[in-house]
Amino acid sequence: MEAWVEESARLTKPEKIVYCDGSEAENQAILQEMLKKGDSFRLNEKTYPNCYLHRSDPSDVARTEHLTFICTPNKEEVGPTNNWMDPEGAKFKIGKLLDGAMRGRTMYVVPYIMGPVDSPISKIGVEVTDSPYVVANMRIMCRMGKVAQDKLGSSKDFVPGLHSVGDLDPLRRYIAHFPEERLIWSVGSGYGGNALLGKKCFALRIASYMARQQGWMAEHMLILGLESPGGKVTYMAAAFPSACGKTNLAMMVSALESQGYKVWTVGDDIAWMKIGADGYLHAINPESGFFGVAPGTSRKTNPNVMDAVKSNAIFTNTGLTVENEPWWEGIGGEPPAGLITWRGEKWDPSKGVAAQPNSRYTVLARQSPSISPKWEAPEGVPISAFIFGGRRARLAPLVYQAFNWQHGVFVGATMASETTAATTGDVGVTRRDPMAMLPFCGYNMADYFEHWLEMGKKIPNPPKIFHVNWFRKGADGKFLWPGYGENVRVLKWILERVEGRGEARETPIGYVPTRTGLALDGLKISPEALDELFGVNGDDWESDLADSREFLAKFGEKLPSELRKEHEAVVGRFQKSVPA
Ligand code: GTP
Ligand code: SPV
Ligand code: MN
Repeated sequence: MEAWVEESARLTKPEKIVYCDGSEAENQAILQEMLKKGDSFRLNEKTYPNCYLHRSDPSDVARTEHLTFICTPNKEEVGPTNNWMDPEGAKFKIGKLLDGAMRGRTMYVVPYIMGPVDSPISKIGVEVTDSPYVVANMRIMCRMGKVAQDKLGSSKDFVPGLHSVGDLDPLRRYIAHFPEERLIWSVGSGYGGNALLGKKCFALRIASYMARQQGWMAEHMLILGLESPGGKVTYMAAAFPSACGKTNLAMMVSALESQGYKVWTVGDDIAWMKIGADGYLHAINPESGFFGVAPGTSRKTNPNVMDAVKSNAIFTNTGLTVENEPWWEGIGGEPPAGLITWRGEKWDPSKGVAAQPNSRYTVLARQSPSISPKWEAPEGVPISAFIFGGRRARLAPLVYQAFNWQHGVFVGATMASETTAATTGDVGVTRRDPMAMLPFCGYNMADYFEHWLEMGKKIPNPPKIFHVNWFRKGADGKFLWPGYGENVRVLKWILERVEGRGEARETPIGYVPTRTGLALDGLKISPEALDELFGVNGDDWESDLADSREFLAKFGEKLPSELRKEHEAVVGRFQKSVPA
């Protein structure tokens, strides 16, 4: 580790180097450094003890996919969905930006563990960074400092990540991955997935590359346990694209709690999974905190988050009230008098939103009342169901089940979602986002699909595969489904299907619950809304299937033939179901 730190220091030329031990004293010193920069503020000591608000540069508020690269000798290795640079060219170009980038600054060395300290599935990374904000966030998001240093010892088995905020100019911003060397270089951004290198860069892009080589899975999935009456807990993992509801599903307060259905949180964003001795796929959450979307979070939609973020939390780009409390759209109530926007201006209606739409909170996972007693189990939790989903105002029904693993892989590979504020660019544009991994797969997605198909053959008890859509809209443009805590009704049906129960009808896209199959007791929802939520419209699907055929064709000869066959099969089923 020291050798690599020295090499990084020779390139970036910091004024001093600080090895982080993860202690509370060190944390307080780092927070002071953060405050000194003038872009961070201490929040109300009474109502939000030890909480901070950080304002990022207005040009640096989301992941920048167009500036994210996978660097391999051969362009074909990254496939048609990734940005590519050759490793030598990338090192030359980005090396110039990193040369002297830390002059006059402190370089913090952050050793960290992704995963529970004693888990055989866990892995170690070392991030060097010139941002105290990054260090403060890493301390929440992963197990860092001495604990990681001790685990690593003198071993060279770690993923190095070099990060500098540079000058924050988007024209000089690169997030580069070198999967063969397991190396990450990031310059020019201080935001979330661009800068907290353990998260998307390591735990997804580099890890997905390693997982394929080594026969396991690294996925953009939440992990939850659904407790059913009698106390049995069934674990599920769900892949939804960024800002499409993973945190909220994993941390929900169940609307059916009085009936004995309760949700326990294991993870909210990433799952690392290996086949266990019992023949199930076992998942760990490599992270130790949540970096969650603030807007839309309220006492009503997600009381667990609201409780969790009351102390030791960092808020990024939210609004600020005169009471020195964080504020965002959807927190409940009208904008309070004297509200300050995420840019630090006095809010008035002409300013639009007070909180940046991708504003976030960073908080320790163990502060959530919903945290699962098994969340740090070294062997992980056995997964019985995979759930894919996204934002689709039309088309996709509330829930359906794939016929089998291979069909489920097809469902995941062709899933689509409307883009969100989590990534820089247009919002609300429908795009294909296979397994919610489009921006996170560290290699050619055709090979990734092949890996999924292969895993299906290797797992003795593979998870059953489902697709959900909380975001279908009616003609009035409003969501048809209440979502949040009510989503447990769908989880209950999924559990029943896993156990070989649960009423369903067969449709060309898979099994859809019958009207009596889904527990709707106590829910106010019109029969018309239900018709739409459960509808499988042949015309809509025909145009969607044309689009997914085109998407799959992008992979050319490399596309596994199974997926082409699944596509033909669903087209065939629609033709049969609609008499000419
Ligand atoms: P990343 O952290 O970007 O990976 O996002 P995520 O998938 O964890 O999304 P999150 O749960 O933070 O939700 C993103 C947005 O969707 C928030 O504004 C939520 O309020 C909203 N949302 C989540 N679940 C639901 C739901 O069931 N219905 C509706 N209508 N909105 C939801
Ligand atoms: C996402 O965008 O999927 C996130 C937030 O979870 S970030 O860490 O910025 O990638
Ligand atoms: Mn995410």
